[in-house]
This record gives sequence, structure tokens and C-alpha cells, in this order.
Amino acid sequence: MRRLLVTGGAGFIGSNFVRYWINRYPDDRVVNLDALTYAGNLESLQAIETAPGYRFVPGDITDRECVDRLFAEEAIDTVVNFAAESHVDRSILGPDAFISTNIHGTFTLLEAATAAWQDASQEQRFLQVSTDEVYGSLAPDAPAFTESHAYAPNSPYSASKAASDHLVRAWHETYGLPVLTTNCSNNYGPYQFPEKLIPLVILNALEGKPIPVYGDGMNIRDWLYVDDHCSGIDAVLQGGRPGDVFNIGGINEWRNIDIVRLICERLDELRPGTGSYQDLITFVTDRPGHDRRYAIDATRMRADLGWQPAHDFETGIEATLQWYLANLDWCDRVRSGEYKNYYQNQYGERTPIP
Ligand code: NAD
Ligand code: TDX
Repeated sequence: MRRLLVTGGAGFIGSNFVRYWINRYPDDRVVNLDALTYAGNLESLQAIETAPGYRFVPGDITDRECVDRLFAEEAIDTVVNFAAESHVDRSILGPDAFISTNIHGTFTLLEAATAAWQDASQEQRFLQVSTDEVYGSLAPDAPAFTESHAYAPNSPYSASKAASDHLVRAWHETYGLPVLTTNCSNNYGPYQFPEKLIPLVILNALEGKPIPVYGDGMNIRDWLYVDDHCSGIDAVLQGGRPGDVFNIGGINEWRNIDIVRLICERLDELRPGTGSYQDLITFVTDRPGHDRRYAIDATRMRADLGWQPAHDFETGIEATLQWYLANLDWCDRVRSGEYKNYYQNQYGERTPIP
């Protein structure tokens, strides 16, 4: 039986992970520490909120006292650190929170774990959930990122994630903390906050709003269904050795414009309007420092841990579309007043490219 501290468990991937873990390992203890920023929603956890091993704690990962208390009260032996500011565009508008949560928050968790885990008789693991964005941008024909690819972050978000990954590595090398790091590609699926590309396209289409595509729309991302990320983290927790790094990805590269068109085509069938949703596609000023291409080489996950994604893009995107269509009220509730201000700042003045 494990005793997990999951941070950021009310966000997109964290809430999917908490559900995944409780359904799979109902005897485990799962303590979810989340500050409930604009991106955290307890409604995403309704399905498991009364599960016997589950506890939600509202709190900030930068709060050392709170984190120390949880380690002591709950005898935590496993940390899965999802808590982060996660949206690249927000990091460009205001990087402060990214430095605080992603860097100082990770530092706080590392210090608390090091202090709490003096007794190494139990098996302990600190898993840092990181991203492919720390590796920077790939040329069109370059091989996909392996675990030994040099870090070259280009946005305040990816720089803050890179910094936290370096702290995690250093706490292993210097203090012997049993860390694991996963670098995952773009996730999609249920409960993703509608500021991210796929849910934003779905909702803007349904609401008849312009669908903003940055630059020429030819940037490439490698998309993984969120459940497959959860099973990947599970595999790393079971089979990874302290200090290991694993790249998790879907071997599923798509140009942004092709995803946008695919979603519009499918919505034309599912929710036919007067014209095609593709008429709403609007090319707008590019994201500054916009990485051209990400692609993950997940060979190590397959070879060492026997992991591979269970969902292909066709079934994953269909499940995602169906989930958003059935949960439009969730979307309305999470797009609070704060989100409306963000949307205006991000897209209000963005110049359409003729
Ligand atoms: P998200 O923005 O949906 O959720 C983040 C969660 O963290 C929210 O519940 C928020 O309330 C919480 N949080 C923020 N600051 C906090 C703080 N100071 N203390 C406690 N809780 C705090 O993010 P996500 O998309 O679910 O990403 C989760 C993790 O996975 C992040 O570390 C991100 O870098 C990483 N990641 C995301 C993707 C992706 O495609 N979304 C891909 C690879 C890696
Ligand atoms: O309105 C938009 N128009 C557009 O063209 C938005 C929001 C995005 N885009 C483009 C930018 C990217 O090339 O779509 C692509 C995907 O954008 P996001 O959904 O913002 O994701 P990305 O920037 O790739 O980062 C995501 O994947 C890696 C997550 O947000 C990160 O947390 C994760 O680390």
C-alpha cells in the first residue's frame, strides 16, 4: 500500500491521475494538495471525492509548513508533483506565478521530502511531472527528443519547468533523494482547461467565435491522451529507479492547423451549423518564442517498462469531443471572471493575419 501526496490534483492531468489511481489502487492513500487557482476545479474530482482513501487539502506547494504537516500527518512515501502554472501564453503575459509555483514550489517540496525521508527503510519516490518543452524546438527532420537531449527552454513557462527539473536532479545527486522525472508531450482529453488549443477550438467553434491559429498554423505538437500519461506515470513509479528520467509521448505528431481542421470537420457532423466551422478559423499574430516542433522518443518507456499508449488519436479525439459536448456546463463554470479577463488580454488585441 502506498501513501501518495499528489500536488495539483484538481487540474487537468492531476484530476485524471487521481481518478486513475483511486480506481486502480483503491487501498492506497491519496492526499491531493491543490491551491485551486483558476486552473483547479474540485468539480473534476466529484467521481472519487468520497472514496475512503482520498483526502483533499487546499494549500500551496510553496507553503513549507503546510507541506511538512502533510508529510508528518500522512506518512507520505510517494510524491507526484503536478502542481504548476502550465499555460505558455499566460507565462508570457505574467511570468511571476510561474517562477513562484514551478521553481519555488518544487524547491519547497524537495526540501520537505528530504527532511521527512531521513529513514530510508520504506521505499520512497518523488516523481516530478515535467514536459517536452524543456528541450526547446526541433528542426523539421531532426530525430525526436530522447532523455539525453540538451535542455533549451524558450518560454518563461518552459524555463521555469527546466529550472525545477534541475533542482530535482540536484536533490538526488546531492542529498540522495529518490527522484524520478517524466518529460511528457502535449496531453489532451477530458477536463482540460479551455485555454489550451483543443478545448479552445471546440468551444469557440460551438459558440461561433473566431478560432485563433497562431502564425502559419504549421507548428507541430506530439499529442498523448491523458489516460496514457497517467498509465505512464504509474509504470515509472513501479519500475523506475532513483534518478531515472523517462520521456513519455504518443508518437503522434500533428500540425496545429490539421488538428483544428479535423475538429471542425467532426463538429460539422456532430453539431451541424449553417456553414462549416472551418469558416471561423482565423490566423492571428504568432506567439512570441513559439517553438516550431516537439516530438518525443518514448523508446525507453517501452523498452525498460513495457509501457505504450492504449489510445490512438482517432479514438482519443473522439472521446474528447464527446466529453466536451456532454460537459458544456463544466466549461461554463470553469471559465470564470478571471478567465474572461485573460481571454480579452490574450486575444482581444491580437491582429488577424490577412
Ligand atoms: P493545470 O494548469 O490544468 O493544473 C495545474 C494545477 O495545479 C491546478 O489544479 C492548480 O490549482 C494547481 N496549482 C497551481 N499552483 C499551485 C500551487 N502553488 N500550489 C498548489 N497547487 C497549485 O495543469 P496540467 O495541464 O494538468 O499540467 C499538470 C502538470 O503536467 C504540470 O506540471 C505541467 O507542467 C505538466 N505537463 C502538462 C502537459 C500538458 O499538455 N498539459 C504536458 C506535459 C507536462
Ligand atoms: O489559441 C491558440 N492558438 C494556437 O495556435 C492556442 C491556445 C494555441 N495555439 C497553438 C500553440 C501551440 O503550437 O497550439 C499549440 C498548442 O498550444 P497549447 O495548447 O497552448 O499547448 P503548448 O503551448 O504546446 O503547451 C502544452 O503542452 C506542453 C501545455 O500547455 C504545457 O503545459 C505542456 O508542458
